[in-house]
Amino acid sequence: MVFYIGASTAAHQIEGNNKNSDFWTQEQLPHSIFKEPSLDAVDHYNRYEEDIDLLKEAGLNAYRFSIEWARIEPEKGRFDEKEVAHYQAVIDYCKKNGVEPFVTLHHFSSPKWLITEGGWESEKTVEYFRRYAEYIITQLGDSLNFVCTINEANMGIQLAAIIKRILTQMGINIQVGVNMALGEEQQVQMKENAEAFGLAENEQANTFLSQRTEKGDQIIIDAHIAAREAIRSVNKNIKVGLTLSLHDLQLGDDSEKAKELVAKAWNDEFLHYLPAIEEDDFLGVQNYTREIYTENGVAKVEDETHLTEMGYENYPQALANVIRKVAEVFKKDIYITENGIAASDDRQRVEFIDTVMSGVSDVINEGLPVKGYFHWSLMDNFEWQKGFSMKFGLIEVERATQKRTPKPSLAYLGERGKAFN
Ligand code: GCO
Repeated sequence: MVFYIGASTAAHQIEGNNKNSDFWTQEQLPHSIFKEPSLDAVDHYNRYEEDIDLLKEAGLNAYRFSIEWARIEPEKGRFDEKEVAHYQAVIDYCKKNGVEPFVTLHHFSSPKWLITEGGWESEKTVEYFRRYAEYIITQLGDSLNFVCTINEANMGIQLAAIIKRILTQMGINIQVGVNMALGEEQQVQMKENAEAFGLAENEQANTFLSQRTEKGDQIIIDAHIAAREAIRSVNKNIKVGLTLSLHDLQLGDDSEKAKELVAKAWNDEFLHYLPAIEEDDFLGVQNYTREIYTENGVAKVEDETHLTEMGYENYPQALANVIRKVAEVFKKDIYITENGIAASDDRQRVEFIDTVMSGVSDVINEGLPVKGYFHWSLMDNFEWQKGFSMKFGLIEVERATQKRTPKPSLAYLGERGKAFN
């Protein structure tokens, strides 16, 4: 059984000109929450062959990327065969080069029309997503062995918890969720979104990255299950899973309150999804850091020199720790589908990868079913609301010319990956 050692990307963050998507619309708003628009991103839509060549030449054998629903179904019920052909070409190019394609069907961005229909707080989305998954696997499934239905199904829940934590720290105690009390700026943004998506004036645009309610969380779970069954009905040979963003949760003191907070956080971001994924073929684990809980909540990282450019702790040991915790209760295959560091100094990335790969080797030697590692990300890209300021890539991209320059960390990952096959 080959161990997959590769890199991950996401359509909206790298392809460019994703004009029928919800985030493209939001990026253009006068009071956008996005620092800058994605525009042509890093033009991967046109340069995917060059990028896959660089991945392959470094010794990597797998590429995780997403298919953009907003390209496949730009209007409700209308499927674009030209875009299907584009992704078939990407898949074919991977396979021609001995690179295993790991495809994600939804990576945060959605078709604009879906948000107009209620987005990720509307039960209709379950059927819309099932239908999209069935269609795309009917078209491309014979070329695929691994499909992730939804990237970071728990991200909306995590974002809601983070916002509630920040507001509480600011002494603002409001109920997080739909119709929450909003500041003036948020009210302007909400109005602009409602107009852009054709919603009622005070109706929230429920994108995948808006704060998820429990109802919305269930809709995502139902959408995953419906898509998994649709994929299997079309092609039973495909291995199906989803990915979750998971923290290495640690106790900063031995108070009962800290233990209670950690237990709740772990249930919210992982354990409560177990019934929905127990019939999956694998789980995609995505980890970037740890969170230390004391009786007062998540502890602030004292030493600022240990922060990544994203503002959280540079703690590569987190990955092996979180895999051990997942494997205690999830007994199917585990793929590390995202792990990386926002760092302009690539030496930090090399050090990060060194510690991470030693940890992956340790958990495999402990007998845990870890079958692949995908570094986030193949190339510097559009980091959502932060724009292009964060450097996660193994490949540097000069956006003015779209010139690619592999960083030393790309070859280093390829070199370390050899030990796994
Ligand atoms: C996520 C997404 C990626 C991010 C990456 C770096 O986990 O948020 O899957 O799209 O860009 O994690 O933050």
